[in-house]
Amino acid sequence: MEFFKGIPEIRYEGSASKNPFAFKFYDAEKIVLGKPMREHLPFAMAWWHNLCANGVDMFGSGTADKSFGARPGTMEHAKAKVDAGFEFMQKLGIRYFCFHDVDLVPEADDIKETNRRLDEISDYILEKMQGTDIKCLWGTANMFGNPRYMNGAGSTNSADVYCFAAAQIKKALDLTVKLGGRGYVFWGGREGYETLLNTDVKFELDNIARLMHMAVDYGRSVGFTGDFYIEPKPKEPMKHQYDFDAATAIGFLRQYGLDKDFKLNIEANHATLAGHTFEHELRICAINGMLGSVDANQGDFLLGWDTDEFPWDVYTATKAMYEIVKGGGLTGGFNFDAKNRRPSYTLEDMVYGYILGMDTFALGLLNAEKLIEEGVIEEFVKHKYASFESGIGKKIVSGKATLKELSEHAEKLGKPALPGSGRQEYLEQALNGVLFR
Ligand code: XLS
Ligand code: CA
Ligand code: CA
Repeated sequence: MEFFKGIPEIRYEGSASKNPFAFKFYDAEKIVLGKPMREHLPFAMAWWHNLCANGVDMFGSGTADKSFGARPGTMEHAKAKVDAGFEFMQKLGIRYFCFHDVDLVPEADDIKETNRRLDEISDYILEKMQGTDIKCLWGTANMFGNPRYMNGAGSTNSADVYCFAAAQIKKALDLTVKLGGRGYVFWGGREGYETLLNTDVKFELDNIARLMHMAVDYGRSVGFTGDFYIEPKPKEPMKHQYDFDAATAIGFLRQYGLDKDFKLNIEANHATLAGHTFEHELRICAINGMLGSVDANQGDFLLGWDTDEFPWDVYTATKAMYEIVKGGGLTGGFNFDAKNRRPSYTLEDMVYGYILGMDTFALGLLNAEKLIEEGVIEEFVKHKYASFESGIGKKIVSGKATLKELSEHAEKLGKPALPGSGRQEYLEQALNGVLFR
């Protein structure tokens, strides 16, 4: 059965094309910085937004029909979603998908039955994968939706609930391995608090780390060789979430000795919710050897919540791709954790969303290539710190200088020259030059 009727395979037609069902910039085989675009940009479909979310919000019910011809809540529907998802990925040339356990099947009352359903659906997905080059990018367990997680999963006050979280992680890891996943994500949706009045922060953090250690041990024992990822987010659903931003998550991983097995999954919309830019979060990962994967979306600066929009901001995509390429690339890929706006409820809109997102990141990559080749930014930054290449600066960098010696240097000078212009406007002009040439 064809679900996306009338929608052809989406191909690259170039920027002059007016065909809405064509890529204008994403040219999978085009060589950029020494390798094909598709290798720089392993795009993934998010099972939850694309195949499950129907536009329901706090004020109204769903607008989009995601039944795919079957009755929601049944295994028949779960399979129809697999069929629709594979047709979608094949039509768009997307080679990866990401999933939560409960995106794949309806959760049963008893976890043994849920796991049986997961076995059945993963067999079906494996079958569908045969003869295609589609694989799992990363898997995860939804440890925030069910009421049992109201006080957290790894951070819960209930040891029994903690065991359910462990059971879900174990199963999701099995599925990730079975489906060839490159990574496994921990997004700490309810790992946080509403008020310190009822919270033992230290105990909760210790317990989250214990659960992650158990996950690593189990994952490695069943042949999971990929990276574990923490996906930082500062708030929503909780007022305060422990994995606030990249720096906080990296500190946590190091404190608990998890940094060898974990990297980060950076979501653009979460970065801005944390009061950072997307590129800031990527830079923090890159300089700490923690560049893992990306959730490619964008938020809205007028709204203080997680809107998960398809990315169209080419400035941001350019700066992000510059960070990623210069940081040595991702071990994961680009998961479109993005959903159509509520009034964009048709099947065509799903396709437009992905074309938009893929073209935006392709533009980002092409622009990053130009920025790197022109070298204006790199050269400026190198020059900016040139005073540390000789004399007292060199001694500071060597680690051999003492505070006394530096103080003597300062006294000898009496007053230093100004440090040199930061040239922000000049660099922004150079960036515009690249974007609009
Ligand atoms: C929610 C998160 C979530 C994670 C996976 O805000 O983005 O979807 O990516 O659990
Ligand atoms: Ca996400
Ligand atoms: Ca999000």
